[in-house]
Amino acid sequence: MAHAHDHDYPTPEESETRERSAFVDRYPFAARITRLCFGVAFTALGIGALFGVVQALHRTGVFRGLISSGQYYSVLTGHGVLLALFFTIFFLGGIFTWGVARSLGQRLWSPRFSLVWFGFMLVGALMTTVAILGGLVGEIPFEADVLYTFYAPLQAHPIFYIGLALFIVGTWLAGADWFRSYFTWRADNPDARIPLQTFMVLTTMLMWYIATLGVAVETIFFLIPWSLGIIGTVDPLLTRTLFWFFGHPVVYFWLMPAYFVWYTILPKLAGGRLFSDALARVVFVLFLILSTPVGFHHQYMDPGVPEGFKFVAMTNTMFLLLPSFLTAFTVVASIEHGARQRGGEGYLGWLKALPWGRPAFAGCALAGVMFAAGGFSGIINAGMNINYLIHNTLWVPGHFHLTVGTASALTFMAISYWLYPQVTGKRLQFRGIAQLQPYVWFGGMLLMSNAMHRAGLAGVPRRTAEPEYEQVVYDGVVGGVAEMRLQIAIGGTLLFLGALMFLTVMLGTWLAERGRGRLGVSSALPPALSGPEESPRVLDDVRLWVGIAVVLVVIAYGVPIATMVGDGALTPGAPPVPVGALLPL
Ligand code: HAS
Repeated sequence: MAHAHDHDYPTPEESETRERSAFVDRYPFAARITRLCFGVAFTALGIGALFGVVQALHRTGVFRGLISSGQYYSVLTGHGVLLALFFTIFFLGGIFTWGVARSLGQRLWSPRFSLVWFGFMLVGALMTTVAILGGLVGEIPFEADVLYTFYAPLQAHPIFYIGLALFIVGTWLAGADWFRSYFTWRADNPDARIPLQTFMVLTTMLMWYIATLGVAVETIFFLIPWSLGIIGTVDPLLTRTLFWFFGHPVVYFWLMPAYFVWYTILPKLAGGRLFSDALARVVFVLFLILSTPVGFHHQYMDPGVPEGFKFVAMTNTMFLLLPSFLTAFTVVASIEHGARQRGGEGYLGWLKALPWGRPAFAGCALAGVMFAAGGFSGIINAGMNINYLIHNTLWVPGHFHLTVGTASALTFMAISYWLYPQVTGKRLQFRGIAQLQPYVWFGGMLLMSNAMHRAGLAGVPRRTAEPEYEQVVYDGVVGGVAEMRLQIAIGGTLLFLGALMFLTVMLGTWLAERGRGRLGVSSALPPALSGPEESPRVLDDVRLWVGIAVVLVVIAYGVPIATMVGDGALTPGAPPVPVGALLPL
């Protein structure tokens, strides 16, 4: 791992002293947008986490005093929407704004425009949240118990869908803002390589523009007119297909900001440098190309989708593992490099040299460790035949609490310990709580997600308020369902505690006085061991990659969607299911 030019690059300590002024002083408006986005993200985290523990205790039957089984579905919808959509995507808005300003070394293109996109996202999120809360408060005429996947035939109040549409328009405008900033930079730097963090932001947003086409068509042409009573019925298969066209790539919209952190910041926190700039670019290009033409792997059980196209989706999904395997290699190599710079030795002994007491590092590293397990349960989901065993069981929430609930969420919390001081100019408060918090999250998730996976194998369904599976134990499943439920309840409670600890640290930091002098954290990042000069220029040719991505999407979706339309998906069909009813599992 040693490198000939090791002595040429600044150590993390050196780069910190070289950077005299804090990010907040150099880019005050970008810092403000990041703070605003983080503020909304953390509020969504607080409410979503509360909903999480309430529904976990209810469905496990441990404590059922707070909500009725009817309200369980409103709480579950709120938990999913607030955490998976609003916490994650507002956080993305904040960290990408920081990354674009930092890596381009310039102010935002237009402060007013940044406030416009933030406003769209905020108003949209508020409308959607109000609709969901209506399901909890009887007198309010709103309801949106449609779960965070919100496809037909469950129907929500129109403000739920209109809010989501505004929120997504906000994300599109945010992307336009980052692209504009990039074009301004490009005019002054015609021959330079796109800085790595900006490259990651641009490829992520291009992936997002392609992916959100599905949900935009679903919402604007079907769900909104249907919920307003303008059209009487919608075709469940076509609208579900449009949903999953978006529903898989959205998971990479949650993951790619975590990878952004693992590639560009984590190596520095470990005391070293990114192993390879080129590999990082390859990974983001692969996500751009492959994230969308895989959505049918969520619909293996749906009749009406030709088997051959399910197989195409499965094949593409297996290719889509590649960027994560590359990440496992590159990020671990970078961390190992850092550990060896700190004096670590041996095959595994270097692990001890890592800064496990530094909360930003520990949280990101533990998130990565858990993602290895979550990724492997994803591989099982993706196998067409084995998916039939776990689909719609508690296994699936087990999978996604390791992925979005840890790889993304724990990384976002951990990196906030490092980033929030930079955008506020304040020192991190309650360091002791921050140091403990990633371990509490890790422990809680270990209990909860392991038990969820096992319960899923025992046949316990997901999305049900009734814990009536006491007796179901199959051959090969060790332990009883009651024991698994208890572990889920204990794990869920620890996770709630972890979220509270994080929010305490953030709130304390937000309320603290702005410090004088240097903060002790800087946004400077050391260059990669193998830098952009060794990375092929074609990787920056985003037009080429978008072209390939579009071709793959047409191959995966063209014929199935044309067949659905040909089969009468656009002509009136079955009557809508009344609000509040649940899809039979
Ligand atoms: Fe998934 C269902 C397949 C990744 C989220 N997934 C879901 C749902 C969610 C979700 C929310 O094929 C439920 C949707 C619903 O409500 O119905 N998923 C996959 C596959 C991957 C995958 C193949 N999923 C994710 C990620 C998510 C996410 C990422 C959120 C962020 N998933 C499926 C399928 C279903 C599904 C089916 C449908 C199931 C059904 O039937 O309903 C892959 O992308 C995973 C690849 C990952 C790896 C791991 C690599 C390891 C790494 C760790 C490096 C270590 C470090 C630590 C950095 C191969 C990168 C170093 C530390 C040191 C100390 C050294």
